[in-house]
Amino acid sequence: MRMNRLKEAFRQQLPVVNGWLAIPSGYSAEIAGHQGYDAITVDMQHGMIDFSNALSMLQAISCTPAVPLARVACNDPAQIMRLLDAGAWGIICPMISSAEQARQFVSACRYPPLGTRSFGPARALLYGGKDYPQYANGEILTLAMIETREGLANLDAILDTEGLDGVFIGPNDLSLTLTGSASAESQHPDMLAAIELVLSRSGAHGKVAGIFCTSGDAAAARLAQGFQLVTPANDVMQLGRAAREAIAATLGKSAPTRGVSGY
Ligand code: 3PY
Ligand code: MG
Repeated sequence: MRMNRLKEAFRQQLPVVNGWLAIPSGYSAEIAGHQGYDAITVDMQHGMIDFSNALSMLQAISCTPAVPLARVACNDPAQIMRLLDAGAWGIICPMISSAEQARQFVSACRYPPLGTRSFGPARALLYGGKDYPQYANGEILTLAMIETREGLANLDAILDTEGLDGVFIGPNDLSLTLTGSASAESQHPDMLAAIELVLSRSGAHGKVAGIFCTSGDAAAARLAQGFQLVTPANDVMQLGRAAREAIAATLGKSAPTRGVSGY
């Protein structure tokens, strides 16, 4: 089976830079995949992406050095199964708030006897090789998003979940629930404490800690803080920012920033 290079990077404690796609296009997924990301996540939660878009995007990413991942819309075993069959090498699951939800999520990503994933690997066999079914349980990455107050309260129990590789902070939702406003780079003391808590408890459990960021500079600061997996903004933010900068440079002005959490 094509091994999961992200798992190896985590074992070697190398940083993983993860692209994030919300635009439903195989072509833009292919462009992103050739820019040097270690992994690229197809975002089925807030991206404008349906399953047939996701399939083309996973195919496109497969033609690049990046490892293809998907964020599902919710903790839905059917969607997880279809994305794994389509060749996602890992799943990021939003809004995990309890150990039971984490257990169900991991179970949906694992074939029996470890889990409840149904057999039909389809495109995963083409991308991964014919021994995919034998090794998939060990290679597919599982990341539970911590972005609710309950998820934070149950953090240790979630991190105890057998087969869960790590957690990924959704800072917009987390700040919304903790402070009343969605701000991915919030400096509110409750957010700073929550992020430190997730980082330190993940380390104590020997699990990966990841976080969504709104820029390369913000992602660099998170790596320096100790996160292993960072996302330096999504394609929409990067496209908008590049356009604003190009227009400003053309007119000899400084680029305006848009206020809404990196957009
Ligand atoms: C969040 O910040 O809440 C996320 O889910 C990142 O996309
Ligand atoms: Mg979120």
